[in-house]
Amino acid sequence: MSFLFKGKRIPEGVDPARIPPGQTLTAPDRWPLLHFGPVPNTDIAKWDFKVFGAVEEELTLDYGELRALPSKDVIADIHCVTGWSRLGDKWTGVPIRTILDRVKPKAEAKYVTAHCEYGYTTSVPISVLDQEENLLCYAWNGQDLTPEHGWPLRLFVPSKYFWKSAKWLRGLEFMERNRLGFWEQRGYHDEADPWKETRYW
Ligand SMILES: Nc1nc2c(c(=O)[nH]1)N[C@H]1C(S)=C(S)[C@@H](COP(=O)(O)O)O[C@H]1N2
Ligand SMILES: [Mo]
Repeated sequence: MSFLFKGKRIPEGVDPARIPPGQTLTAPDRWPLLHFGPVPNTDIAKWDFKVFGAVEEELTLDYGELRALPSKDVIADIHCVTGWSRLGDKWTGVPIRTILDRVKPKAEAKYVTAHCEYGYTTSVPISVLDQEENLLCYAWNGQDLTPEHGWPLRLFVPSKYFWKSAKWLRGLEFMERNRLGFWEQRGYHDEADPWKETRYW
């Protein structure tokens, strides 16, 4: 069942106020894939995740150490800049705030760059990263992420368009000044706010 709201067809039970302007819901069983370049072939025995830059305590975790940290489930909506959204999936991983507590960003740290396989990057202000729904995410709706969707690890920052939720994450770099990421250098708006529709500049 569905109904029409401001010209959009909305599934029964969905609050239209949860769908940002210009976005359309995917079919419930469909989660699109979107990335630049190939899917990495990860050797998990050699994989690690590093936090570095303007922090008091740099941190390196192997995959076992990452999965041993307390995890959290977050029910959240995602919005891709190309126009699709999914509502209410369950995302699981290590809360970003756990990592912030461990590494203790220095006072001068104002931005964070996510570093991924093949050099994909994206950045956010620390104030955007330091929210309770943000995760180092490794599972979705109760299953480990598939390699296509970012396993072993992706950043999860659902308040921003989904390109900021970087797949195949290998590190977080804390910085005094911002550095534009991969898509941000190619015309995507750095603010990436689905509610303000800051998509491109
Ligand atoms: N490493 C990496 N992460 C990435 C991308 C990418 O090209 N490389 N694309 C981004 C974009 S544009 C989107 S919409 C989401 C898509 O995630 P999904 O394929 O799991 O839906 O991943 C984001 N993370
Ligand atoms: Mo995207």
